[in-house]
Amino acid sequence: PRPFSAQDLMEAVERMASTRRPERSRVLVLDDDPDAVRTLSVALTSPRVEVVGLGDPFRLVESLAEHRPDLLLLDVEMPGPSGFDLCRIVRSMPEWRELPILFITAHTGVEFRVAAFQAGADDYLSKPVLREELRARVHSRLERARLARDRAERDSLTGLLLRRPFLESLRGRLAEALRQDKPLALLLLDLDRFKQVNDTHGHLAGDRVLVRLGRMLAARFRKEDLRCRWGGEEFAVTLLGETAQSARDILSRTARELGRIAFEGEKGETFHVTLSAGIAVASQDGTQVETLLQRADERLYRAKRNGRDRIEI
Ligand code: GH3
Ligand code: MG
Ligand code: MG
Ligand code: MG
Ligand code: MG
Repeated sequence: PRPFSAQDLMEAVERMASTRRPERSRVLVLDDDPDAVRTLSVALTSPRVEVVGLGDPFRLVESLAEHRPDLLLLDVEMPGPSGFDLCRIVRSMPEWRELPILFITAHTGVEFRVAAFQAGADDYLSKPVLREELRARVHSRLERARLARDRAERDSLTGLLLRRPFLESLRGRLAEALRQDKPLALLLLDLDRFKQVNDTHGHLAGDRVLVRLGRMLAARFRKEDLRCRWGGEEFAVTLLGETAQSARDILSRTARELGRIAFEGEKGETFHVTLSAGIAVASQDGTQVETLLQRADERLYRAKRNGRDRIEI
């Protein structure tokens, strides 16, 4: 049997890392009865699910912004706005239009269930709620929502973020980095002479290079770092807390590893690839996403002009 090489192991680790479950999902529970909040929290909290409890309906909108939940559990009867009113309000906010919303209430009448769905609910449970059923319903909604989000936000070949969701997240990360007074490095990567790689070794071999680099990028760095298929054979990465020099060191390790991989072409031949990159760092190179992209792109262009297989800062 073929020995399991170090490279096979690396690949297996990268595969696992790129398909590993994302961080815990967050469920926001709004109920004016603290006992209900507690019971639901205990029922739902698990290694996969984190629960944030809220007793004040007037704080829902602010709580959505603060905790960014993946699912909302709503009570119906509360002092002030009803759960149905709140559901309508949440649905009117573009950002939360697709948030899964489940009602839990003592009301069992059909008119309540109808009103809940008319207000935009995804599901409705009447008390007493069986813990196992609650968990199953919540998990199923969370999983559906995650798959839908992934499909909308991720490139199907590499599994990395598409440009638009990347840019949306980047704005938030940049604001947060500036607020914490930490540097945020933006890296633009472009495979060298990739048209020639395709022409010489076949488009499928080219695709395998993209998949492999995508996996390497997914497996490295920290959870909060963003990785994006910027387009074609170009990728974008953010590294929080890194200077231009340290970001370059980190990326050059990945580039060296990529360069060592013997890819197989369409006629069974092997070939190697290199990449060029440009790095810009907030705040020294700018405090706007557009400025940073422009600086990184200028440096990427310079890396190409200076002979490729290099990273410019
Ligand atoms: P440079 O070193 O200047 O970047 O040269 P290059 O050939 O990489 O640059 P160019 O932008 O001219 O060509 C990019 C190539 O990347 C052309 C296109 O065929 C290839 N490419 C883009 N997307 C994909 C893809 O999804 N799969 C494959 N196999 N190739 C792709
Ligand atoms: Mg209640
Ligand atoms: Mg109540
Ligand atoms: Mg290019
Ligand atoms: Mg290229």
